[in-house]
Amino acid sequence: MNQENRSNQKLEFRNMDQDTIILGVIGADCHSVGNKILELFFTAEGFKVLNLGVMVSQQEFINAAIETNAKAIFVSSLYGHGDIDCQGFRDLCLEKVLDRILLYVGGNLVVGKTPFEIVEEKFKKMGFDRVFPQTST
Ligand code: B12
Repeated sequence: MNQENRSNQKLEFRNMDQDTIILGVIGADCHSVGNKILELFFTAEGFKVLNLGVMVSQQEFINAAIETNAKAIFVSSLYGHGDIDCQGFRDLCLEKVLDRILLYVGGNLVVGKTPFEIVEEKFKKMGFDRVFPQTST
């Protein structure tokens, strides 16, 4: 399924108690505090959460999503190499027939102080459905 077809679909959460979210910090990134907070928040909100923790590969995210029939993958990246670690993520999802999965990414996604609009555009072009800035400084 190509990008255009995907964006025409209604991708949204419906049954919180049935929808599984995969969480994790991608690549060689070991920042764990935000990841734990996201787990606590989404669990308290009633979602089923599978938290893969830190230093998670694209393949590990995808395997977990397939095993749990997850609705969304929430990728975190804090150490500045998110744009490298996330490259090809959407393509790999499509290759593994995860064609309806929501991909969200957040954190401190690139090195330095690039305006968020530029970062957002970059990750959207990479196939992420939503991009979130770091909320703590
Ligand atoms: C604590 C810390 C560390 C600790 C981590 C300990 C641990 N167990 O987590 C240690 C000392 C190990 C560390 C190491 C490094 N760090 Co550090 N670290 C920090 C620091 C001070 C705080 C991070 C934190 O815990 N924040 C609190 C949590 C609650 O916030 P958060 O992580 O941002 O997560 C929230 C949001 O971003 C958002 N969010 C995150 N992901 C997602 C995903 C989605 C889908 C959504 C919706 C929301 C969302 O929700 C979260 C919860 O509110 C930050 C500076 C800062 N102010 O952020 C630097 C910082 C992240 N580190 C940085 C760097 C460079 C490094 C190192 C590379 C340093 C080095 N040269 O070795 C290494 C990397 C090691 C590695 N392999 O990952 C830089 C990154 C710079 C960049 N991106 O351009 C920062 C920003 C410091 C700086 N100003 O330079 N670090």
